[in-house]
Amino acid sequence: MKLYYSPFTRSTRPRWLLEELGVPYELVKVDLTAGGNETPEYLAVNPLGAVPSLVDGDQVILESAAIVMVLADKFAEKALAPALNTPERAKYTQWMFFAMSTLEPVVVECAGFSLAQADGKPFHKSEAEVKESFDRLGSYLEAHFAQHQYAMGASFSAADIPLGAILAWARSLKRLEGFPHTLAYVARLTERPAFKVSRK
Ligand SMILES: N[C@@H](CCC(=O)N[C@@H](CS)C(=O)NCC(=O)O)C(=O)O
Repeated sequence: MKLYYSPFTRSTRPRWLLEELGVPYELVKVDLTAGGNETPEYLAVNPLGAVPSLVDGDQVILESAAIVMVLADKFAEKALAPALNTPERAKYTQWMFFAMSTLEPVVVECAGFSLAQADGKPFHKSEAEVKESFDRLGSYLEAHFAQHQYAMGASFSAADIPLGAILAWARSLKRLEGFPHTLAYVARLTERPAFKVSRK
């Protein structure tokens, strides 16, 4: 398996999972700052010119959370994904979609707001509006993490990877200050050796 990767991007998510699984893989660094994602060679792998991409045999898989899900199922014996057609699997799928399609766009907006502020540029929403959008999700997560250590309850699973990576981003944007249980969850995740390797 070959993972096309660039540090500080969404490609840290499948790398984190691969490190948790402890399976062999080849890391191919794509230098986004030098246009490494727009070369004809890379566009032949990923026509969207984005990272991550996973090449497994003759199959190419795109989308960070999809790669995480596919690999967690491929190495089912590592028990990072619940079995298909179980109530746990339904919740696991919900967390994956929540992270990618509900939480991530709001965190992207928070990042856009912070960037505009730093550059002294206008933004299409006020701080109060951005905070309201994030806090609605933050309160939902806080209620969960007041009761549970991980997305799936008592133990770590692949569902914690997209969710945890996005929340680590929110933490860096100072959006988790009022959510101590969620902050503790992010701290638990970012202390994991596999997370630390994924950031290198
Ligand atoms: N939804 C995709 C998004 C992939 C994506 O946008 N990757 C960014 C890095 S985080 C990228 O490669 N951008 C290309 C660029 O910066 O030119 C995923 O989760 O994999």
